[in-house]
Amino acid sequence: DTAWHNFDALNTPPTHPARLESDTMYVDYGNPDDELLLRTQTSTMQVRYMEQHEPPVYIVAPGRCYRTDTLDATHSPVFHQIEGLLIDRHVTMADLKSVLRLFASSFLGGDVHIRFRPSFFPFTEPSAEVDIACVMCGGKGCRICKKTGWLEILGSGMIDPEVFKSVDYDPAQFSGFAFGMVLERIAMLKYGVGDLRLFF
Ligand code: 2U9
Repeated sequence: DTAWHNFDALNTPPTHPARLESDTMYVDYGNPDDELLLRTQTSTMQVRYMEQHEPPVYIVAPGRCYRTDTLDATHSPVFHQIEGLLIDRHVTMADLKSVLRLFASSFLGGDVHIRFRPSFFPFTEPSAEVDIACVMCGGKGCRICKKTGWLEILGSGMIDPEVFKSVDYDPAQFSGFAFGMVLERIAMLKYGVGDLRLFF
């Protein structure tokens, strides 16, 4: 995909460290007008959808992504994400929280305990990561959750108005939320898979 769809349209400036060759695999690097890369997130699809449709937008985008990571039990240079994007009039963070609570309880079981933790992403403001109580120790603290009692399952936030500007949506009329997660990670948590390499 193009660096514009993967980074610029998502409010990620040219100097952002995620754009370096040490983090992103490029097909064509260094020519700012025509940079091609292996996408690092499925968000390029939502940007393309927004270029072609007027709001409201209610979509999920699953797909394969690439990053310069070394293969080990929890990382892979090739992995899969699923991202959601919802844009309409009067969308608030309460909508984001209720949708993600519903997702967590339907995916992991009705009594799952979750928390929203403040975070930062260039494309969302405010941003929050969602943690679940550790599936191994139930929140007491163990090796799996590094003694915190919590496991991160996804990132989310309210769409940054700068993202709306890059696709000519009016941030005064529309608001929205987005979330993203790594499929291998949530499959490992749900099914108790100890090594990501077993998926390949
Ligand atoms: C548009 C606008 C915003 C998608 C989002 C995240 C937060 C997130 C991480 C999950 C695991 C990346 O692979 S990971 O490390 N993703 O935390 N993703 S909000 O935000 C969007 C998408 C599209 C147009």
